[in-house]
Amino acid sequence: MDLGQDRRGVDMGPSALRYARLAGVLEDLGYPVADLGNVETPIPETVEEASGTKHVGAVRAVCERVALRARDMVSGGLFPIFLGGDHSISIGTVSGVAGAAREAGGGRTGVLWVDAHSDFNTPETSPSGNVHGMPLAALTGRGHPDLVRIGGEGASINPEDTALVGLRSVDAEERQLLEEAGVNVYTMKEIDAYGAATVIRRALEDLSHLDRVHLSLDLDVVDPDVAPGVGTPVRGGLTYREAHLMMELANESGVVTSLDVVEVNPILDVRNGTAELAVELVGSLMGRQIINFPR
Ligand code: EXY
Ligand code: MN
Ligand code: MN
Ligand code: MN
Repeated sequence: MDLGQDRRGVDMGPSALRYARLAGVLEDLGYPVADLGNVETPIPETVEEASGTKHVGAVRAVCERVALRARDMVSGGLFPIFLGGDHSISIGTVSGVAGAAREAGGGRTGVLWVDAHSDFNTPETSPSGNVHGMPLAALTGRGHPDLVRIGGEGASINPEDTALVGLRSVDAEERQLLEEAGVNVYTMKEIDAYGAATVIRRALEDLSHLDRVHLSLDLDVVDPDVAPGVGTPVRGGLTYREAHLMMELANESGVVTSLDVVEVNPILDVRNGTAELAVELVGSLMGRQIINFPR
């Protein structure tokens, strides 16, 4: 989906990730893989540009379809991996996963949001009207009425059950909402000061009491010099190794139960490396070791 932002190309993210052998990397790790195909999504040109929150009706419709897909995968005992598309899809992925988990056993789902941005705007605070800057707020019940509680009552997420890692671009009023909401926030300053290992371990610890943890990986968390093919690049991001280390430690923690890989925009990839990096990071999260040392 690229309805949640303005730059063309992020709708080609899933193709670029498939082309970068995502399924092959997972199968090489011993996982059986089922590619369930793309969720039907209109292109922006065919959608009425709603004033204010752009394409909000169409985004909601896509997220509802995504949430149904997510429910089926959780109910089927699968490890869902959702390929974006812009970050607005996470309104559907997280809602679907959390709603299914709640129904299955009443368990609570937490969210590890790895992103240069906090995506915590509401229509009132957003500088752009783009929904991809709103999903984490919507998932915690804040924002456009069409975007909150997509997956039913049980699908909303407690802000204290979310951890945001890699942040370096926040809007003024968005910052206020974040502070008031109680999201666990780890910016690039904490990563520079304490190191990526300490920060990701703290964030995983914040969520370790939950029944499920959904990792929402926005590739713009990585420095644009390493991953230029993203919709909203921001300088001063994670190095190649910091990104891998975070995935490797998330794998070691064993708490992650579902995943989004979003904002890959192959059109903007100068060296066509961002989709490949995204697939490598999924490999690190799913257990690919540099070498198999006994733990
Ligand atoms: N905060 C800005 C906005 O809301 O428009 C930029 C958001 C970019 C969101 C990208 C997906 O992470
Ligand atoms: Mn548009
Ligand atoms: Mn994002
Ligand atoms: Mn982002």
